[in-house]
Amino acid sequence: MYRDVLAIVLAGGRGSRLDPLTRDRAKPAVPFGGIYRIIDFTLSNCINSDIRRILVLTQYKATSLNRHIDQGWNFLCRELDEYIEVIPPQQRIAETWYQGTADAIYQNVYTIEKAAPRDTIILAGDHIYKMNYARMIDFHRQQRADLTVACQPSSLEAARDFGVMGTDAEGRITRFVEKPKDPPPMPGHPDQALASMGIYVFNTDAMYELLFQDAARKEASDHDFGRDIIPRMVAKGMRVYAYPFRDENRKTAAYWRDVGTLDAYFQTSMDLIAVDPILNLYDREWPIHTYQPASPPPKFVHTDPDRRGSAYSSIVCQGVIVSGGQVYRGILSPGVRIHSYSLVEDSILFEGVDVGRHAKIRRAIVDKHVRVPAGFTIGWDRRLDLERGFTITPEGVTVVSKDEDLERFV
Ligand code: ADQ
Ligand code: ADP
Repeated sequence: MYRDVLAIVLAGGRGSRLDPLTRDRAKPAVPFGGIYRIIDFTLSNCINSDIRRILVLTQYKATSLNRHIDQGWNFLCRELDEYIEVIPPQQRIAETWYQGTADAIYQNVYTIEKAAPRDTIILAGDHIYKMNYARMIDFHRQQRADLTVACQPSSLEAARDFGVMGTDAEGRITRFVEKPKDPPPMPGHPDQALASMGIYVFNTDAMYELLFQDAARKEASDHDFGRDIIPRMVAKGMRVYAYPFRDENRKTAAYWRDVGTLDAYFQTSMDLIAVDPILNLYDREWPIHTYQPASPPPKFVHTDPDRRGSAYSSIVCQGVIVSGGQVYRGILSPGVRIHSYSLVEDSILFEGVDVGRHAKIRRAIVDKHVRVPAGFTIGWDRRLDLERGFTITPEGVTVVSKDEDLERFV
């Protein structure tokens, strides 16, 4: 086990591009794949990589995230020095809330010192992927690196939202720019850039030194790893390495998605119901844990020939009843009800959504507990959806926010 490693999950991002899904909850707490929350992927990666000391730094609208971790992730054993500890903003060293990501770590430096880890792995709580961090830590130690940054090739277009690096033949980072307007391509691949996944393994002693230096700087700083700390380490000639995250079986870049926008969220969710999904949730070697309350099994009710309750190419969770309605390529979260003569296509319905008789939903995300009235349509008429105040994404996905009262439109 990697007992001398501490994982820190940054779970404080506001996620404003996921609005309205992040109106009352932090981005890592957004439901995903029916029964999960986004953060379950990162936390499961830690546990499956044998990293059992985990701090989760929260900041923005953390109530639902706290409750989820409290209920679903309380199985580690303190007596064995295993824990997942959720830490709200400290405001202990500085008077302000966290600034950048480095500041979030800096403000918790005493908690880290208590754990005294040899290496610290810093993770984002809002990515969908399966990764064995142990391999990255081994690489980091072999290179005797001060810092190792996980990376993947990305299109030049997408690279504008990432940190982009250049490396030498040994994989040592020689250049790092955060969210460049004009990303420098990889040698020999003019249409690709080497993008940072925002996953960092630090030699803890080197990290302390850098954080204290950064905090003491008189010059302007965003106190951010990508903007400040990493470029400065590279400029100083410290040992900063790139760890290529690859799918060793497929010999390709591994599946990794930053679900930063509603369209990315929708596509990543739909990837799950592909016939042969790359991100396989049914892989017993790499289970994704979550919180699941006791709930009855899904049920399909078929009463007469034109009321066949059925779901095709869909994920159907516990407590769902599909009664006389049809679902094609849907993700039905726990407790969803589909009533007779209704039609749901290419849509994600969150917990407790109730689809009334003859209602039709297409290419939509419907947040928790929305009651869709009988005969109502979502995603069928763009103008109507806009009039009703629903969000429509650039790629035409309609999003209905939590607890929305749709009865007022009938
Ligand atoms: P971004 O994701 O844009 O880029 P940022 O917004 O700083 O960077 O978020 C990084 C992570 O930290 C996110 O999970 C976010 O939720 C969280 N976070 C941000 N501020 C926080 C705070 N004050 N407290 C707690 N958590 C906080 C980063 C890197 C890029 C890299 C991409 C990959 O900066 O170089 O390419 O991640 O997604
Ligand atoms: P999610 O939709 O992400 O599961 P919840 O419905 O659990 O979130 O909670 C979202 C927000 O609603 C919380 O951040 C909190 O403000 C409020 N809320 C919901 N349930 C409760 C509760 N039992 N006690 C207090 N606040 C609650």
